[in-house]
Amino acid sequence: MALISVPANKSLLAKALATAMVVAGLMASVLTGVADAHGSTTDPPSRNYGCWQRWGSDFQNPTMAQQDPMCWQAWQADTNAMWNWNGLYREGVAGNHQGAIPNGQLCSGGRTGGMRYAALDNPGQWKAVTKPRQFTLTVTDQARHGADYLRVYVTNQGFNSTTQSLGWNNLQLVASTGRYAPAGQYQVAVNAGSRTGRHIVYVIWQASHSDQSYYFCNDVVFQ
Ligand SMILES: [Cu+2]
Repeated sequence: MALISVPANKSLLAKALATAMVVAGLMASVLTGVADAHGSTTDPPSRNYGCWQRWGSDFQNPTMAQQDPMCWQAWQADTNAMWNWNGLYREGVAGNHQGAIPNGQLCSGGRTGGMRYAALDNPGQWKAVTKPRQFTLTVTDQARHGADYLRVYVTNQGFNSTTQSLGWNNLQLVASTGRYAPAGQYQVAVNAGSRTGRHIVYVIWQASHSDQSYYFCNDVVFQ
């Protein structure tokens, strides 16, 4: 907030403070509502996008603790992880994703932005969407950044995302794309081979407007 010059009397000071608070409030609502929105996987939904979709209008409802416990713990940890579902990125990684992101922190992009997204790394009963083993994955790009590439990984058969934290060695690269011109959505065909049951689909979206890399954990159950 800009510094306020100290007015000569108290009522002027109160007026200036009130104005400053209104302006700050407007700025905050603009930032959360529109942001310079970035993006996320939306099908299957990333962890925080899914929590925002299901509970964004009802995030204080205590029944979430039973119905959707991993979303509950995420909302309790930091609501901004959901309000900023489109902001899970790092800058200046220069393609060295494994160097930038330690094992156990893949779903928070290496705890990008401090602890904001850290709850997304916690193993547990994240809501998962059912998918056939061959499916089309969609990244939604609200900012029309474009993509240098998308990389899609799937957890190895036997990995248990409800009890194990995710590391690079738990993943197999199953799709790697070329460039996408700026658009609202990018799609990639994913083949999960012979996998069955619950898995994490892990996605890297390398945006094209600058060195900005996005990281998404998406929970699925393969039929
Ligand atoms: Cu962006």
